[in-house]
Amino acid sequence: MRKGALKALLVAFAVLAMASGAVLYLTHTVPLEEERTVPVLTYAQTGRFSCTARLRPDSVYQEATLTPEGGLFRASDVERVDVAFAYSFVVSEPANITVAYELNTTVASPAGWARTDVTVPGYVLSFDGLDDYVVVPASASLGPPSDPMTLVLRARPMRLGSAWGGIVDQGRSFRDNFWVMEHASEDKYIFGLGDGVEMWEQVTPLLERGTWYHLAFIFSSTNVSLYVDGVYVGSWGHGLVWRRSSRPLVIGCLNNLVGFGRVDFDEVRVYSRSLTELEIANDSDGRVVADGLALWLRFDGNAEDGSGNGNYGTVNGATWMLDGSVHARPGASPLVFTGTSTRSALSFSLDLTSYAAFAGAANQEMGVTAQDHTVIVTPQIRVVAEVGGRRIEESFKPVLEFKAQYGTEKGGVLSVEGLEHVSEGALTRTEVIRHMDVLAQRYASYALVAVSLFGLVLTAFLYSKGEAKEPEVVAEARPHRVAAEAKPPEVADEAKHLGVMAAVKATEAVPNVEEKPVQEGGMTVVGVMSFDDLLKVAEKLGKPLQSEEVSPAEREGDVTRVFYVVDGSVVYQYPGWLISRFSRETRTE
Ligand SMILES: [Ca+2]
Ligand SMILES: [Ca+2]
Repeated sequence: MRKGALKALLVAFAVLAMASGAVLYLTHTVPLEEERTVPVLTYAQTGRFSCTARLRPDSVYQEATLTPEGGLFRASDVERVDVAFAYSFVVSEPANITVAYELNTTVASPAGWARTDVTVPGYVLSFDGLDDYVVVPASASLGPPSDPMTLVLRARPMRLGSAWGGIVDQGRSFRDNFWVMEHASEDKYIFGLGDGVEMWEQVTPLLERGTWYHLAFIFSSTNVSLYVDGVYVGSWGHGLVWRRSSRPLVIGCLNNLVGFGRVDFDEVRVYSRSLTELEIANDSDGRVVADGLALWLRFDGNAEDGSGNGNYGTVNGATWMLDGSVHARPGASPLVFTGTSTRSALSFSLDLTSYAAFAGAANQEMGVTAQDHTVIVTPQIRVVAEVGGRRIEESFKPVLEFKAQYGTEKGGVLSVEGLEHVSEGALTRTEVIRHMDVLAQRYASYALVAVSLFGLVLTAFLYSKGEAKEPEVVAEARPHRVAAEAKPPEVADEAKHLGVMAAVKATEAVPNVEEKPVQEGGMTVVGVMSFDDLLKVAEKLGKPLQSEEVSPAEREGDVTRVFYVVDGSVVYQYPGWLISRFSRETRTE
């Protein structure tokens, strides 16, 4: 009954031990620690191209411009393409952000040739038409204006809905000096000079919105002249008494801070003389005329005066922009922003007609015939953002591709690809995650294993104790009678020399006795040669065969059984045999 219960318990603990071992194994298949990448900062760059194709006046299209929504132009109708690229950088933490641009333009042919032009776009100043303006204080070099004088500037009229928008004005409610302005609703541009009472005006040729123009105005006491893109447009006599005075020069609105114009400006210059037609043409090609310069606002990131006259302007709200049509001058500073986002814009014009002409010339030069070529535009925007000791350095390269194909069914076509670009990134750090739930599971499984093993060992011990055999009876401490038929085992060799020398009591009845009996404690001990002989002695004398275990002093731990027969004072003895060695102590406990 008790043993049966123990056995059941033993089996139960064994099963539990195996199960808990399996759980232990499973908890170790799940990692305790894990490396995880944690974002510290995230940022995104977005770039969008937009472009407008300027069409030849004699093109088959009704419109003067086309946008690439259809993705296809008739190449032969496109005069040039104005491209605008809007870039924004957004970061998750406030940062000091520096943005620098480079513009790569590549003309490439499947015939194997390519040409890349790299330019660093220059800055222009953009006015929002609401409240942006630049003012240059009155100075000896600026006022009163010379007679004649020349005003040269690059302007891109964008126009909002306001009726009158100032462009450049040094007048005083149209009474003094000169002014240039736009009229939004009537689509006309007006320039004039003051005669002290009224304004004098002249309508200019229509200027297209969103297009850069090089404009040159010559004011004199007799007439005003206009040049657009270095080309003489006209000259108008006015017959007024030109009143000239020393007044501040305002850009972006009229002198009394009304009539804000939505215009982008670059390279505003005032000359204290009349520039020649050739000088104006050269100037429109970028060859700046230095002679007679009174004011030179380069707008390369600041409104400093490049003329050397110290006529520094003050920028009020206007925005710096990059323009690929305007090359950066040395020393121009990069765009710098503070905050979580930046916006900047790059605009440039592509003369696709000249690229086509170059492709034709290159094909002829290399002796190849190619039916197409591509114009690939790649602004490279380098951004450095510093956030609390961390630094993001990114190079963003959106690609805009114009593919010109000739000899198609529609004639030459021009397709545009790559208007949208997005790039996202993050600054990360690595952290070690410790799974406490896994740790708890492991501890639980350790406890379970420990309990089941303890139970297993305990029940196994108790069970084995119940099963334990009685110790083997090999010897007894007290002398006892030995059955006559008892047959001893073979005597071990080592036991033979333990034999006690027996004394001989001369008797014929004893067949084999030692020759020299020994006297021991008043008794005569006769050694018998064999166990059979001792049995014969016992039979002859009618005495019992006795035995005793002895431990010889010289062999500590050894136990020898000695057989003997006592006959009065004579002891017949067989030395016996070794029955135990070194094991008695445990046996007798
Ligand atoms: Ca503003
Ligand atoms: Ca500039």
